[in-house]
Amino acid sequence: MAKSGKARAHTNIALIKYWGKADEKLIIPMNNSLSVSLEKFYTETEVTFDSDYQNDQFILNGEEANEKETKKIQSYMDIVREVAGTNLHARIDSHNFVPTAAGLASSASAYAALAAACNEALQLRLTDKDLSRLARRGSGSASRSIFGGFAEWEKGHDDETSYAHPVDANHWEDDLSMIFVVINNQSKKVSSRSGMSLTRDTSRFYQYWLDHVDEDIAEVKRAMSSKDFKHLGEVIEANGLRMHATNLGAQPPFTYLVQESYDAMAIVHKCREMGLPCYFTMDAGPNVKVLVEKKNKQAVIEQFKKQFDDSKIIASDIIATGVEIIK
Ligand code: 2P0
Repeated sequence: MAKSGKARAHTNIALIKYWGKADEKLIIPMNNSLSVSLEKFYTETEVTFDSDYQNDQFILNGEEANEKETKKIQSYMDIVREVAGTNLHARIDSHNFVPTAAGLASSASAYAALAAACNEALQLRLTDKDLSRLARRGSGSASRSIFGGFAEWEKGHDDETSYAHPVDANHWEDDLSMIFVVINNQSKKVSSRSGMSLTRDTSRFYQYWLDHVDEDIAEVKRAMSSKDFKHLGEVIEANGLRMHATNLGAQPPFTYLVQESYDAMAIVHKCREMGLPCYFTMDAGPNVKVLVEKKNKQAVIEQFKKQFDDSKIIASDIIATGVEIIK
């Protein structure tokens, strides 16, 4: 008999970054990280386990996924089978809801939705903590996408102790938004997986990064407790830039940032000079994400639209609820 489950999970953006693994196979990170989950970008995934299936099939946005994507999902399903104690194969039907051509599809929402759909289909009754651990095995940042609002991924030291949990911000997330400045990357892409690995292994600045992450997390929590947006922004902007600086110290050095990334950062500085507080962060690509209070969102968007095409500016609120089962 077929067993099905369907779930929706939202992407998250790290305010304090995850960069480098202590264990590549189990995806145990070198440092804690802290994120917000976004209302506008999410993945919906339906999983059907059936004894008739000889293999895992992966359908992405209505089409059979390519071999590389399918292989990756099959390895992940091996982990799910081991955790669940089953040998059933599955059909995985996944849809990414991100604005077209934005290039913001994320492994975070994908593996969080898949883990939750498997939990439902196989009636595993995992706690949120164990669901976060299971999502982590697919992609580190997925551990945080189990939760809405602010979430912290505790690095832990093994499979049991490495998981995310929500961080209460007294509903501050309701007052915040993130503006995405979508920048095309002409250069050859370095995946986050290989970028963080090279940096961890070779960067002269990597130890400095590790030595300061815990302070940044403590500062973010202090800013959250007093809802001090300037304090939050200054800490997250510095943390993001420091992560990108570690890549410049790698052998060979590399960067995800391009001229337009710096142009967007300059607009953020200009907004602040105009009395519009907002702060940037960047991940393993050139896109710039700008954290802003909702009350200033439109005014900041207007500044970006002077220099970037309307289609490249996308805003999302922060979603308070975590992964959901869809009936
Ligand atoms: C983050 N990033 O904290 C950091 C900051 C990108 C820059 O997590 O290898 O796709 O699957 O664990 O989670 C992107 O890396 O990496 C990421 P894997 P993942 O959001």
